[in-house]
Parts: sequence; C-alpha cells; structure tokens
Amino acid sequence: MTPELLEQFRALLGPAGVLTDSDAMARYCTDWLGKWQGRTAAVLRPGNTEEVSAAIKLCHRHHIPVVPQGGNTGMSGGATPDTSGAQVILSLERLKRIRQVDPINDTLTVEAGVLLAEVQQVAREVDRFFPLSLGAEGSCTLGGNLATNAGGTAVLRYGNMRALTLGLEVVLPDGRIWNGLRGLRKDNTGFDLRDLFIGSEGTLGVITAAVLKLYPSPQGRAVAWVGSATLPKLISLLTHLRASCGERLVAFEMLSASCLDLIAAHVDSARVPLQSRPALHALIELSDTRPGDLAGLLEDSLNHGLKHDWIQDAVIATNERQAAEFWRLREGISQAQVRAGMAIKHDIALPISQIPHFVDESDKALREVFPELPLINFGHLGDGNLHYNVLLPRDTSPERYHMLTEALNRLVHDRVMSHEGSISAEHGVGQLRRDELKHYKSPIELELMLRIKQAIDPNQLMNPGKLL
Ligand code: FAD
Ligand code: 2HG
Ligand code: ZN
Repeated sequence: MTPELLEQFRALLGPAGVLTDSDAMARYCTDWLGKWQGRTAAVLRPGNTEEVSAAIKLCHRHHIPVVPQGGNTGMSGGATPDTSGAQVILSLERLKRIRQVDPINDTLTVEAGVLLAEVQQVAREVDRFFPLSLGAEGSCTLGGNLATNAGGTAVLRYGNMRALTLGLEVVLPDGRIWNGLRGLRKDNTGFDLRDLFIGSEGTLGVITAAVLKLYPSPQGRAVAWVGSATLPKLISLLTHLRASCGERLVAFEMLSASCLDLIAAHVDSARVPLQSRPALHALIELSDTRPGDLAGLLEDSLNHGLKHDWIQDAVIATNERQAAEFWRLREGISQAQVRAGMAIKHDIALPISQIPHFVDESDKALREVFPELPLINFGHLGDGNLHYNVLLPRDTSPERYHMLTEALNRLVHDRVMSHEGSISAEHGVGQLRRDELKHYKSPIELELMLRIKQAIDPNQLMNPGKLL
C-alpha cells in the first residue's frame, strides 16, 4: 500500500484507526489456534459504521481486499489474511455501542465489536437473557458470532445465532450501508437478506450492528454429569430427557473418555466428576423461568436412565459452584487440545439417529488406518453436532500434518455425507474447509452461492480465499 493511501485511511479513521507497526499488527495476523499466519498492509480500526463505510469505499476504489475481524477466536482461519501482504484487516473491535435496549419488544440493538459476554451482561441488567453461550464468550464479538452463525451449548433450547437475530446493519462491499435493523418477528417482504449475511463469514459485507432477541431470565438451573457405555444408550437418555423435561432441557453435551484424560492432564486443577471410567460422558443442563424443583426433575429422569441401564453413573451438582466447575471442564477441551498438540478438527452435523452408525464406522476406519492417533470426540450431541477431532504430536512435520489432514478429512467427511450430514456445523468454512466445501457441496448449491457472491461483491474484495 502506498504511503499516500495510508494517509488517506488515517485522515478517515484518525491515528487510533490505522495500525501499521508490525508488533502492533502481530496479534491480528494469526488466529487463536496459532494455525494460520498471514500478513497485512494495515489493520484498520474504524470507530463507527460511517467510518467502516468510508474505509470500505476507499478499499473499493483502490481494489484492496478486506478481511473483517472480530475477536479473532474463529476456528476455521476465516479472520486471518493470506501471506501476500496485499489484504487489509478491518477490525470491528471499536464498534462497542449498545444502541438500544427494548425490554418490551424483548430486543437489544448492539454494534458488532461488543463481546458476547458483554451482550449477555446487558441483557441481565434489564432482567432478560441472551442465550448464545460458548467457551470463547469473553473474547469473541457479536459480529464474529453473526458472521459464523455461531452455535455453542444452548442451541438445543434456543437455536443458533440465526435464530437469535431479528435485524442487521451491513456495510456492503462498495461501502454503502444497508440498514436492516428491524426488530420484527414477522416480515415477509421478499428474500431474507438478513439470513444471507448471517453465516457469510465476511465474504459478502461487514456486519456493523444487529437487533437481537431477548428471552425471560432463567430462575435456576440443574446441572448433571453422567457416564454411559454406548452412544445408543446415551441417545436414549437424551430422547427421554426431551420428553420428560421439554423446554427445560437446555444443553446435552457429550465427551468421549479420551476428552477426560485430556482435561485431567491439561485443565488447571481439574477433578473429573465420576469415579467410574465410562466410555462416554455427558454434561446436562436444565433451566426454567419459574422457580421449581429442577434438581428433582433431573434426578427422576436420571434415575429412569439408570434403571434402563442407559447410564451407569451420575452426579447432580449440589450448588452453583459445582455446576460452574462441570462447565469449566467441558469448556476447557479446546485449550487442552492446544496444550496437548495439534488437532485435526472436524465440526460435523448429523441427524442424531445416524450418529451411532457414523461413529462406529469412523472409529473402526480410524483404528484400521491410523491406530496410533488419539481421537478426541466431543460436542453438542443434543444438536447432532460432533467435534470429531484427531490429536497429533506437536512436532508433527508440516508434510505429515498435511497428508494426515487430507486422509482424515476424506475418512470422516465421506462418512458424514453418506449419512446425510454437514461438514461444517458451527465453526464455518473459512480457509480450513474451503476445498472440502467444493468437494462435497452439490453443483447447484455451489453455483447459486457463487452467483450471489458475484452479485453482491463483483470485484471479489470481501475476504477472498475464504468460504467459496
Ligand atoms: P473472528 O474469529 O474474528 O471471525 C470469524 C469470521 O467472521 C471470519 O471469517 C471473519 O472474517 C468474520 N467476521 C468477524 N466479524 C465480522 C463482521 N463484523 N462482519 C463480517 N464478518 C465478520 N464456535 C461455535 O459456534 N460454538 C462453540 O461452542 C465455540 N466454542 C469455542 C470455544 C473456544 C475456546 C474458541 C476459541 C472458539 C470457539 N468457537 C465456537 C469458535 C468462535 O469463537 C466463534 O465462531 C465466534 O463466533 C467467532 O467470533 P469472533 O468475533 O472471534 O470472530
Ligand atoms: C466447543 O464445542 C467448540 O467447545 C470448540 O466448538 C471445538 O475445539 C474444538 O474443536
Ligand atoms: Zn462446539
């Protein structure tokens, strides 16, 4: 980028709005996993929507590719630029305003750089609840949650980011601002542009603000940790809990025994909840907006599971501290994988009925072909979403890592597709699964997606090399 152009960005965004010092830019150029390392000409940090618009107009005029970035916690390399140094990073971290809180409409209008944990806090302050919850909530931003259509641990009850959003404000690739900040639960005035931008991973425009749905505050929760011998048995428990607890069932998270070893070794002062060593563990949460005997309800349901031999062991948290500790262990798995080595990650969705077949087949194939590689299988079983990850030693050479990634992707994703699943459930495609998307998406779907991209971003300036 020429010095003259940098000066123009500085004139638009002010000195705090443009970073060019390599030390200051370093944290924006690599991702949370430390897997991708890019280069950038500058990090642009606009302070409001008008400045985003002005910066994008200048990029558009000079054909500068833009990589939007929020909290940089994404797991698919979507927020990391390529290594050319020609792309600019557009960080939304200074768009921090809470624009409106409307407890009567049960909506919250927030800018893209607000952290997810801050959104949850603002909702609590008006005695409401914003349900999106995930391990990175203290550092990921609303814009990133929207751009990846994030899921997390309460999708079973409340749905993913798309289900939690009513309206959007977006800066288009030519710099114009689309104001779709409507707080409506019904709006049938044509194609749903909002749902097009949600999950588009920065490839169609920059999300600058959103209208979010608020929910009544839960008045209490009951949390249990259970052990089971097989997936069909664990799924029988899930089915029973759905029937016996209805809407109160918020989370049903599964962890294979290998995850517990990882947690014991790498999560600080971890104490594994069960004495027995079951093949599978699950973390279950019920909550309700009316005070009531949730622990009693959970206990009855788990007793039913014990009686039918669906589970062999169960502990119900006796207080909030213990409940939080169960969740800390579950949420610690990502960090534990980073500490233990390099993971080849799969973020797959399957019909829940197909999960035991998929896992049986894939475990068997994995054992046959790569018996030495540890499998870290966990995830949001209640949503049919597994993180079917394989852990490699840290000193694995780049060539071997590449070879194993190709082989394991084929092994896992072929089976996912044969059970009518998806190769990207919640983390997005980014650069990690771009080739996989081309390999598995039907030609018609790919063609429609490419045409939409061409219509909205004809110069291919928004996050090139990602998703499509
Ligand atoms: P970034 O990483 O900065 O960006 C992600 C993508 O969105 C990139 O493609 C980027 O270009 C684009 N983007 C960012 N902001 C904007 C914007 N304003 N406009 C347009 N495009 C934009 N994800 C889940 O779904 N469920 C989980 O349970 C979960 N758990 C996690 C646990 C840990 C410990 C970590 C580190 C990550 C986890 N993630 C999870 C992944 C990640 O946190 C989420 O995807 C999160 O939504 C990303 O937000 P971010 O602000 O960090 O986005
Ligand atoms: C989770 O469910 C996240 O904890 C991260 O989606 C998954 O580390 C992973 O692979
Ligand atoms: Zn997840």
